[in-house]
Amino acid sequence: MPVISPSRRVRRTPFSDGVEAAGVKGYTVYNRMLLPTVFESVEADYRHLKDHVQVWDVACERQVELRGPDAGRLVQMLTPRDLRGMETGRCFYVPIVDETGGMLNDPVAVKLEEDRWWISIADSDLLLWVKGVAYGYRLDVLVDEPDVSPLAVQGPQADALMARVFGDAVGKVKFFRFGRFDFQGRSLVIARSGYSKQGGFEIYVEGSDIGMPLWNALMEAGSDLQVRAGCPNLIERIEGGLLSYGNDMTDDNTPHECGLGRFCDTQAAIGCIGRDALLRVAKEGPVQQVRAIEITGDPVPRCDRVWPVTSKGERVGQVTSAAHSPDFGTNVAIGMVRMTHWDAGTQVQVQTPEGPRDATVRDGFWA
Ligand code: THG
Repeated sequence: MPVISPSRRVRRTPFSDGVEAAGVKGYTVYNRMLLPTVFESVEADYRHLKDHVQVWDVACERQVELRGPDAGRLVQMLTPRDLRGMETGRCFYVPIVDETGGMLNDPVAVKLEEDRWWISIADSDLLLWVKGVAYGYRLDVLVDEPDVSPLAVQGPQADALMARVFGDAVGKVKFFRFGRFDFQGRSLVIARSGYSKQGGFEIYVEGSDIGMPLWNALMEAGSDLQVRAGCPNLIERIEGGLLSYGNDMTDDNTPHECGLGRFCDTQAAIGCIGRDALLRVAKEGPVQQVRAIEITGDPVPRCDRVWPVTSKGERVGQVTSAAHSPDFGTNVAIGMVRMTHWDAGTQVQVQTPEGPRDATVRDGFWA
């Protein structure tokens, strides 16, 4: 692969100096910002994530901040998930859809106050949509991207490491809730969440100036825990069924096709843009859906384009993420499969760039 040429358009993060000192070997671009993809190797990073603790620069999970009397009304316009029972201090994984019910993003919504929210976005320009909706409906709300950069601490030793920097109370934070904890006189939002199934936290670092001080504090406090710089791991997130917007789904897909129907209460989500469209598709049910797919044979090559899924030579779906899993001793994949072939155990072929492979549709992910 050629290198990514750095420029001002590809934004650095408050942690980039630390990431580079740690020897990052690969970057991708996410929300026009650098996102590390590999340090030692994807396989070595995977092993270390599952056994120890890592600090991840996920500043590219940019925040869309909503502030003002109409903030609550505006978030509910963006998602078919019912937010009425959501209390301050909670985080919700929320599908965001357009007027056709197509997925625009799959962020984590953070309710800071009744009238102040962060939407922690995946890789699409959601800020523009949200600003457009707020302006078009003349809502009394400010919409912008604050200087907030998530830093994730993930892995089985995450609680131990976090307690050393923020105190034991951080261990009491429950899944998808947050508390405020002090670092160098600044109160930071810390949630128990993150883009892995290994457990851990996300620190919403408010103010770029404390980025490197916090990075260094975590690295120093965790040296005997073997803490390392890490990043969202391709193998681990496929095993866990964590979807990647732009890879596993696009605006051509409804939340139901993405398997995100469990995060939709479309009937109750009064005011949601795309509600009528979603009520129609929810009634009929999707005709294709995200599935875990096991691909037989040698480790698959990098999946950087759609791989057709076929049966008897006919296209019945596509694989959009795939990797070899050391722990499961097979190739793990995420794909979109038509209704005729989505039942668990269905045998299909996957057309990889290196030729066809036999594969099996599964009833669930690996972890
Ligand atoms: N954390 C934060 N922001 C993010 C991500 C994150 N923005 C970008 C991207 N990741 C958004 N996508 C996801 C996808 C999955 C999850 C979170 C964000 C996730 N899912 C869990 C699961 O599927 O098991 C839990 C969902 C639930 O039960 O509510 O965590 O990671 N801040």
